[in-house]
Amino acid sequence: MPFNILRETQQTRRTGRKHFAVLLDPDNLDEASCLQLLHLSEASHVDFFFVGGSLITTENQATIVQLIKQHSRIPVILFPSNSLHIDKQADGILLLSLISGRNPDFLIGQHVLSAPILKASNLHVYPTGYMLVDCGRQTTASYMSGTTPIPYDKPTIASCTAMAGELLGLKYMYLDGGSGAAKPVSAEMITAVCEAVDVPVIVGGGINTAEKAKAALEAGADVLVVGNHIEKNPGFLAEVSSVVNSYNLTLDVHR
Ligand code: 1GP
Repeated sequence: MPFNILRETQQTRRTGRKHFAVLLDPDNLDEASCLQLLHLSEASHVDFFFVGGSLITTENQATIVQLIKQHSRIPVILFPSNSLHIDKQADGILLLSLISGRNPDFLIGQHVLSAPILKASNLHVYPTGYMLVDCGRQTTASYMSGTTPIPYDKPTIASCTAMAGELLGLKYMYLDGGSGAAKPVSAEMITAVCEAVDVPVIVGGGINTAEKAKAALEAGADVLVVGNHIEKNPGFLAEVSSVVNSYNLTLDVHR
């Protein structure tokens, strides 16, 4: 039975314990660079791999998932841009509903195409409210989905969107500034969303310093996602891991 991240993070939402996910974009990795990141992830503490990207132009994804399964025990969660990127070798999939946008294809259309494949698979399915936030420049995700992201300085729009997603039954919220965002989602917006909903809140996009990682955790993020900066500078993986571990250790001390 694959590891169930849903149960795990729902419990930790109550205790305040944080998780760290490394995003692996199949287009940006070859076998050697993937193995290096797997090695570093095993040596540090990484809770999950998210595998995917907003525009996949290669056929590397299956190889990357296979490599992870061969060389690591860290769970692999697909982070797909559309229904074509389902891979039954993974442990689970974020079934993303792009609730910051108004494009029916990413609110229900892709889900209809994916449903029979997912029902016939052993993948854990994690229904996730995906919210793109305008973090300074247009991202591949907003362009490819044909949606307008939530304005950077409008935390209330984000919190109302998250509330609506939770009321509709979504089990996670994902606040994303987009890969390589010029700046991360603001602490104000993260806090507003975390206060608005009881489900775990995943935060990613543009986290490229230990300070930004810490700020997102302190604002309330339950799961931190880092991709781009780890690809450029693999040593950053251990830095983020240590920020998350130190945060969790502080919780233990105060318990
Ligand atoms: C993007 O949230 C992820 O969808 C991660 O962003 O690549 O900027 O770390 P980065």
